[in-house]
Amino acid sequence: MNLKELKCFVLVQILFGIITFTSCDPLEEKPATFEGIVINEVYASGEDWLELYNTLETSADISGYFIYDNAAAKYQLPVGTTIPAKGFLVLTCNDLGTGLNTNFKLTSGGETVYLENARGTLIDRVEFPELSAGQSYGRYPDGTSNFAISGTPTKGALNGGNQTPAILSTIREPIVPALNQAVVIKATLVSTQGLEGITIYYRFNGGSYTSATMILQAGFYTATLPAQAVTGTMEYYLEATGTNGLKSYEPATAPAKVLRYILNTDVLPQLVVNEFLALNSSCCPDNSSGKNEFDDWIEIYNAGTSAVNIGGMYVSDNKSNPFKYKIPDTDATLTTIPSGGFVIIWADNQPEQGALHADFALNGAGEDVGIYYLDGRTISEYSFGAQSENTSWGRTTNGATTWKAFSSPSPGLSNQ
Ligand SMILES: [Ca+2]
Ligand SMILES: [Ca+2]
Ligand SMILES: [Ca+2]
Ligand SMILES: [Ca+2]
Repeated sequence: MNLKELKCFVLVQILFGIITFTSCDPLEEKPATFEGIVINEVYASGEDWLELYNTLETSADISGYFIYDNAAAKYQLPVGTTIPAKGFLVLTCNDLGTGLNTNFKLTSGGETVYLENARGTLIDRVEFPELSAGQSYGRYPDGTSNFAISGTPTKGALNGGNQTPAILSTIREPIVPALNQAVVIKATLVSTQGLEGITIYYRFNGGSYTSATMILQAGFYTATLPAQAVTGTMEYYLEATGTNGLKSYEPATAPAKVLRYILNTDVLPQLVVNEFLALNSSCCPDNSSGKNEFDDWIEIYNAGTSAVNIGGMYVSDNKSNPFKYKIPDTDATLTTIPSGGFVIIWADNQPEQGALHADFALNGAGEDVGIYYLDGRTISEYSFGAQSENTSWGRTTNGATTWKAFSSPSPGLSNQ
């Protein structure tokens, strides 16, 4: 069941008057049924492990339970696996797929892990954030629904009081700031238990960082970065401090890695999204892997009078997120489009295949497609409806304002 179907399913339930606590938010999945066994702590930055906790007063037999991060490859726990009352069981996540070694590893960038009982009922799900070296993510107190990051993992033991408040996400308003414009940064936390405060650090065009306390406003920890009158780069990161003195960061590895935006006043290049194919099953294969892959593609046309290197610019399938895929600026010969020329960007979700392979695919049911400048400003974007298989949608002639379907697509060539 895809997310849209899930949303409809929930709505139907409400229509028939069945009481449900499931959210209609299409990003949420079906709820887990609590049976007393939970994923209590997650360690994903090195020798990965998962700690299960038995919240019950009696020993639990979890033979045949399923643990997984990918529903297509669930790992089943061996017969005879038990957890004592109020006790722990550690699963090593090392790809081995035998005994208490799962058939998967965890990603330190954050992901979701699932636990099902032997009948296949989902009994717990934990979505953990990006973790830096030495950090774990767990329940505080043990077995409860309150989560935090810890700088002191407690593998197979009580999580104790070592938690640090964890920042779940940040929002920037506006996402593409302009000169002389103040910028609001809003943070949400995994939980506010044991929180001393949130501090933002920022600097413009290098130098030392300035700090400011973020204020809780309408559910967000909020700070305003001052407007800048000149072009350049604003860098910033957030620090959450617990009442126990422990700290966590967003990004997790700050200040080695920080968030940033660019203030830029360049005249935008005359590039256009000229043609694309969102449902490819037999047209124009991508053979960059040595095999014929029938992938989605986006044709960019340079309508200007000089060559343009698109390295460092972005393509996206979502107008509200122009920063979705940054085109690498490592190979100008690959990413430079001559005047009147074209480049094909494969929307194949295979960025490992090269600079011109975006980390998303186009939805044949319709969505957005766009190219954005170094600072995120819109160069050319287009919203499309449902597409037909192997039929591209493109401008009637190169760079024209009118669009039509092409039963003979022309990737890298003039539209006619
Ligand atoms: Ca623990
Ligand atoms: Ca597609
Ligand atoms: Ca490909
Ligand atoms: Ca074309």
